[in-house]
Amino acid sequence: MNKRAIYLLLAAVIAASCCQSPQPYGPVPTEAQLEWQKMEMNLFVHFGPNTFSGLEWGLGSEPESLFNPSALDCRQWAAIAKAAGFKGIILTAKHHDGFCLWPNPESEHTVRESAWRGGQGDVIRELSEACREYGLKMGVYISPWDRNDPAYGTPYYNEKYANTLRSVHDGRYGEIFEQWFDGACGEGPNGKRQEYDWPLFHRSVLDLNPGAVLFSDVGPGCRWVGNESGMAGETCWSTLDADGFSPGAGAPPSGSLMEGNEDGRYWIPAEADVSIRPGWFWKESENEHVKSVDELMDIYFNSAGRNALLLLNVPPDTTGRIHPVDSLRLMEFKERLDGVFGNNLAAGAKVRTSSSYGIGRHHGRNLLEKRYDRYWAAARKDTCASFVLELPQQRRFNLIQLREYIPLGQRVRSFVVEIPNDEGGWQSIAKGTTIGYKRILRFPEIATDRIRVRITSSKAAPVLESAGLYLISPTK
Ligand code: FUL
Repeated sequence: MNKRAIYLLLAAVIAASCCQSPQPYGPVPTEAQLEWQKMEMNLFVHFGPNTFSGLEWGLGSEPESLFNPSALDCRQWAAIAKAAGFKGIILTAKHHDGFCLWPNPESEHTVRESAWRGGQGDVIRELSEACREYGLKMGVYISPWDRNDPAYGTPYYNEKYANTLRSVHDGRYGEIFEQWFDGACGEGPNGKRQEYDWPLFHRSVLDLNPGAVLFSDVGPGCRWVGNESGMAGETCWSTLDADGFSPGAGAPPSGSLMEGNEDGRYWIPAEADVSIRPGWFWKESENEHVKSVDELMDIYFNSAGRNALLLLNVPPDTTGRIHPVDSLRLMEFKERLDGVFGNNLAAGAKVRTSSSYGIGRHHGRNLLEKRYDRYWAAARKDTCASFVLELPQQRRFNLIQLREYIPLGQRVRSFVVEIPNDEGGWQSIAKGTTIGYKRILRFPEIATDRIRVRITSSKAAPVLESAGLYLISPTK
């Protein structure tokens, strides 16, 4: 081989290995699921006749005149959501009482029959405009259980419900990022239960709105986390074995929903819904029971910090505005989050890794890079990879945040966090299982200039998007 040929061959080898990236492992998110996961925190808005009756589950027989907010202001909801760091708002456009917050052509139990805005109002329309103005996404909860519709309990109801979905997802309200399917299936006005036609419901949304993420107990877009306290499992896989299960009574046990299934066949990440108040709907009597910032922080660590998306319910009052107690609490919550996560104490660290994939491209420095598509990938066989952060000086912290690069799948089963000990070795300060999109571990405050993260078990060589160290001060 002459010199020129050798150079060409070398150049080709280097080019090939530089462009090499690890292959995905197991199920991976769709583009819509990835964008959804990146939202991290959304606001849930329970609003409707129950706001005025004080019931949690309306009977369906409430007169339409009951719904009459005196100063409904979706721009206020959006402004608050935006200021508090939420990326989207999901509205209960129809709860179990069947009342529709938009003039649903399939129903005679809607805002059109109410006195609000002279029967010309449309809450979905107002919210969609407010969300657009504030750069938020909008989602809808449309309950299949309907205690008002006379057709409920007959096959005809499934058709009506499918058309109801179409009347919202056909583009007239712009983009709708998530459809929330509640699994509840109680009795209708005639005492009958409905056999839901889930495939029909899914098609009705996806045919018109293919980018929508469908929520239910078992997905297919995202899954219920198995409880209403905003608590994902300490181990939380975004993969689930949904075959053979259905929403509601046919759902997997709560523990499986909290943890997912390690070798689950489908990518169905967890969404953790919880209310800022004891109930889902606003009640005067609960104004004193709005969750504290400490409680909200715990919820954040147990949901967003455990690979789930947090859906926090903040219900407007009878005026149609979010009550000052709740909005103030949200601002305090945001202030606390910013105070903690606005200062990554790993900044400026040198990163040493046990290995990296290919030549140069997926190196450890990417762990401290802000861009999402820059990640550290360990060499193919290095399933127990580790990295060390050498900090510029000794720093104090009590939180570590790790993120896997989930477009390549969720891989890590367990890891330990270590600091140097007096004998020149390492001592463990915290242990975790899954990581997924985001994992935050809390531990007693330490001061160190070096920290090591060692993946102790992984389905394939780990691929981590970022690492961060933070300090949360105890509250008095
Ligand atoms: C449940 C419903 O029955 C509650 O009223 C609430 O809407 C909650 C988010 O989902 O299944």
